[in-house]
Amino acid sequence: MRVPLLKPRPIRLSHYADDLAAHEASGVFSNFGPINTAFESRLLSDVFGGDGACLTACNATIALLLAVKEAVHFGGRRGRYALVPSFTFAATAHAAAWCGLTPILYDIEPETWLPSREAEQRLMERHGEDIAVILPYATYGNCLDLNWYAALAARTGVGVVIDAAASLGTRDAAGHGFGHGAPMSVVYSMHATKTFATSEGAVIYCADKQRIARLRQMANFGFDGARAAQMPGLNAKLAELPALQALRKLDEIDRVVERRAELYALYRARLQDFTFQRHTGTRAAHQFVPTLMPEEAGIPRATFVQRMKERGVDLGTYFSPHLAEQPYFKDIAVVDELPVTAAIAPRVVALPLYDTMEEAELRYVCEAAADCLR
Ligand code: T4K
Repeated sequence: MRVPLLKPRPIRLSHYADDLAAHEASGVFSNFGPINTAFESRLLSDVFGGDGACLTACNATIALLLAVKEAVHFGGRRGRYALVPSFTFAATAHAAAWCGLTPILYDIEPETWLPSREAEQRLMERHGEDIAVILPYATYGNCLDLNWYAALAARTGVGVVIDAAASLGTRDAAGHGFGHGAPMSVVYSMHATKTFATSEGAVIYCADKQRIARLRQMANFGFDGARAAQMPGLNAKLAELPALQALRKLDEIDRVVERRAELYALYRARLQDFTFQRHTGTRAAHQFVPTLMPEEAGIPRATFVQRMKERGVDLGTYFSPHLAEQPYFKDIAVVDELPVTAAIAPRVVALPLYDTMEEAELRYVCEAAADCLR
């Protein structure tokens, strides 16, 4: 049997011939056209209870960059540092670096794998005004406590941008779409490999409509109505075609997330020797199944991954190497103490997950895992 890590399943545009024909006939292909507008407004009501506003973007890396720039520029912070967890994807720290900030890489919590609050507090006390922005990652779609960050921002004036790349479809402890009510920018990816799969795309949500209006202007070169740049800008717009994929994805996203949650629960029940993340919300939009190999596994992770591959099962190792281990970030970043990251990262393996996964495939993965550890 062959089990890939992921099988991206954006909606098939070929099944939406009428929508495609209408799109082509409209003559509008980008620059916040009617499909983008329809998607933003439906996403706002379906996921965020109609509070605040949403903005689409071409991908989450650019959206993060835009949101960091907005937070720093309009927050009036002069600091040179950005707090970024080391246990995340490169995009989080790249966004800070493109804004001219030096990432300070910090640790995560041992069970939720969310960014460490103790480290955030300690680093804020140590560096104060020198920290321009904090970029916590909602690890693998787990829920961050947004009130903590809102209070930190209110108390210190620091900018906060939430990297929620994997969280579209996640529900928080109160059952709301993760991010609902956030006073800061929350950035979600709609990359093909995410649960909310399109091709390339992203969304920024904020409860503050004015912030989204500013970001929209920044995403369109910072232009006002007379095409005069009024603020830092770039082109971060989502084209109409991927917006159509996003609009139609909304029709099925709940079913997709629920099915993935069922599969995740089956893995958890079958792989008792592996360690799973403690979830803080009521539903996570699982992109894959991150687990920690048993501590007493007795074989290096690379051997395990190779043995699984020989049995036809592809595994991932997100996020290992973690950022402080990657040459570019080693060069440009400041590294804080990372005891939890250092303990977790070498054991992490991402198990296969996709919408159409059969339970027989999942059983095969679990049996292969047990054999390969022997
Ligand atoms: N912040 C965080 C925390 C993130 O995790 C990410 C992205 C971002 C920010 C930035 O979001 P975007 O700018 O991408 O919107 C993949 C995704 O490309 C990336 O979006 C994602 N995180 C990351 C966790 O995973 P790679 O380098 O691992 O992709 P790749 O090409 O190895 O693909 C992964 C698997 O999916 C492979 O087994 C192949 C398969 N695949 C992939 C694509 C694109 C397919 O079967 N078909 C496909 O079309 O980054």
